[in-house]
Amino acid sequence: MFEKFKKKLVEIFSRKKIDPDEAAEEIPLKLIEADVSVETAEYLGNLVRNKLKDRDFSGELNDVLYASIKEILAIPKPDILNVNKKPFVIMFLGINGTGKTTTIGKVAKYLKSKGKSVVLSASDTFRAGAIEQLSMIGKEIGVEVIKHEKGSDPSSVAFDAIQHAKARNIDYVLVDTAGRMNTNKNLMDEMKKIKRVSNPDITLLVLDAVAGQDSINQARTFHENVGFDAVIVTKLDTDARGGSILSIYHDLRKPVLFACVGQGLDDIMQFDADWYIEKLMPENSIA
Ligand SMILES: Nc1nc2c(ncn2[C@@H]2O[C@H](COP(=O)(O)OP(=O)(O)OP(=O)(O)O)[C@@H](O)[C@H]2O)c(=O)[nH]1
Ligand SMILES: [Mg+2]
Repeated sequence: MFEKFKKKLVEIFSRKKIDPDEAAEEIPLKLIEADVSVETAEYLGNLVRNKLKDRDFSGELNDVLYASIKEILAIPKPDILNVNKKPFVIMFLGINGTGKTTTIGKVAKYLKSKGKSVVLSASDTFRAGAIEQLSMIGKEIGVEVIKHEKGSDPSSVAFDAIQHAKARNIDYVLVDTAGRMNTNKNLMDEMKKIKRVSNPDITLLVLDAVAGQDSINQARTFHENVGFDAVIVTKLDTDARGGSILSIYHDLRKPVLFACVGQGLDDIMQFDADWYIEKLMPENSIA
């Protein structure tokens, strides 16, 4: 049954011209398979249908699909490099294991490579080993880590890190936070408090591409409870096609700032729509 369905899709997508209604029906199914939410997938299906029906748009299906996805991905990204506040405070959020701490190392290394000074705030005082993990990353890239004891108040660590940056004229403070399940109320309360105390200039949600559709629920929970400005998606070096990214753009209207593609501290890139579409729909050879 599934094979038959797949065969049909391959057939449809390899055809040059396509019936708009057929496209609007088949495209969502294909996208949901790549972890796009039902809502976004159906929206995109309709967008493609309307473009195909529009006589001015006489492209092939691939071009139409590409243009439609690009339209969804058109939300501008915040610029964290050309900022006019010092220190510029960046808070990182995310459930456990999405890659927050590693990503902070990557962002810190990236900022350093641009000539910026950085200090890290070890505000995950919850998980055993978290402070040591961040300290090791700090040591590796040569940036200072402000830390208190395990179990201490994460907001006061962030407060100290900001004071430290102010006193030493440091450009950026990156605040690591603890991860727990997104249904955990204590986590949300803790994040709200850190946000209130540190008053970040930007809050970034770290999502893991492997989590698939669940990352949309995670994003929604953080959006409703804490708030964030943009997303970093990790583990895009895996088989995960990252369809949830499209839903983050469409359902939550939030842009993706960086894509992380490995465990190393250099495995980070600016999120690029063309690169992403290729990953999302590889067999369509969209170019
Ligand atoms: N393949 C791959 N692995 C990654 C990537 N980013 C992070 N990881 C791995 O994911 C695991 C968890 O990373 P952490 O940075 O500790 O995640 P965290 O969100 O800080 O986790 P908690 O502090 O427990 O909430 C580690 O094994 C990382 O090496 C990525 O882009 N690709
Ligand atoms: Mg961590």
